[in-house]
Amino acid sequence: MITCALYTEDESVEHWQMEFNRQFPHLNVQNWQHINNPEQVKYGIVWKPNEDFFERFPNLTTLFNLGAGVDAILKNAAVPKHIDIYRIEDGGMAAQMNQYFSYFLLHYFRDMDYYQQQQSLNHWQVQPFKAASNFRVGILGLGQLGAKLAQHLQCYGFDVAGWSRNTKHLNGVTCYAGAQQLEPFLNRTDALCCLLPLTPDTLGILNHKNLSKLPNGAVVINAGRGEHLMAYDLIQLLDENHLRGAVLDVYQQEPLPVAHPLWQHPRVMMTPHSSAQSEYEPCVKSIGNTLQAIANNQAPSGLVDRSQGY
Ligand code: NDP
Ligand code: OXD
Repeated sequence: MITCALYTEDESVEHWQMEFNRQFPHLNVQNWQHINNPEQVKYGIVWKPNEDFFERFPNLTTLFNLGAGVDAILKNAAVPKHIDIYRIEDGGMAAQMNQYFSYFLLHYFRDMDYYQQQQSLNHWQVQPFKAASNFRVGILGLGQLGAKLAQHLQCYGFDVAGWSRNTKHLNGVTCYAGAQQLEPFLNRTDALCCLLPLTPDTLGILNHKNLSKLPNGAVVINAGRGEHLMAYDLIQLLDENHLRGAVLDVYQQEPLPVAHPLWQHPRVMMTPHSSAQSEYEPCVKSIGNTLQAIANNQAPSGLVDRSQGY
């Protein structure tokens, strides 16, 4: 029987374990602290594991990250360099991201920020009609989450574009790729949605220089990682009225310190890293199937390319 050591930061360990037992009863998925023969364990199923985990399991060959982003694991010096890391691809998060971005994009497209302000002033005024086809959405990152979002947003009739590292061909989506096409992509984007992984190339990408390239009155929605955004650059561009508003789900420090000016900014809406959560059923299914494929000497998808950082 294959034994997997399970590590999560919170009380979800039991839920994960129950779901593994339900779907893959032939796998022995155990809380990492309750395993008696740690030197025999090759597989770890983890979310933000600490150093003790790697000390306890010296013979790991493979880690399954219980989330989409692997930035935390890749910067953890305790993770041995020879270990294969697989990440969750979708895992129920694409549908949640579609909901999250739709909600906030419609908020701006239908001028709810202006109407909220008007209500606070007892002011009755209908904002001018805008055609959805003139609302230019731009998605940074066209991977598991970004590509599905790009397809989904077409149901509203928005003009959707996306930016990735390699050139993509997605129906109904204007695709830009590579550093050279970032500027034209930003120039045409009224609502910038960030779903990039955090890597050395994307760190700080939402900075003054790039955000200034968005048209006047653009909005920014970041659900990638906090380190993509230079928060003080954003605040400056909001205060200068270059940007209309921002929605943030992720922060350089989480929870965001109470004194941070983002909390009180009138044109920033914030959520606590809650835009999409790994769902037990699809994540367990995907990890179990990946394990099976590895055992059968196949090459399953989801393997992290350490040289690219995602
Ligand atoms: P993927 O790896 O599937 O997609 C990443 C996309 O980013 C790809 O299209 C990739 O391009 C593109 N990309 C990477 N580096 C660059 C670059 N230097 N220039 C241009 N494009 C680049 O990731 P997912 O879609 O699964 O997830 C994306 C991120 O979303 C996660 O890494 C995580 O940070 C964040 N996330 C946040 C959550 C939250 O709750 N806030 C929940 C889940 C994820 P290419 O296709 O060409 O390789
Ligand atoms: C993830 C996340 O990367 O929850 O899955 O942020």
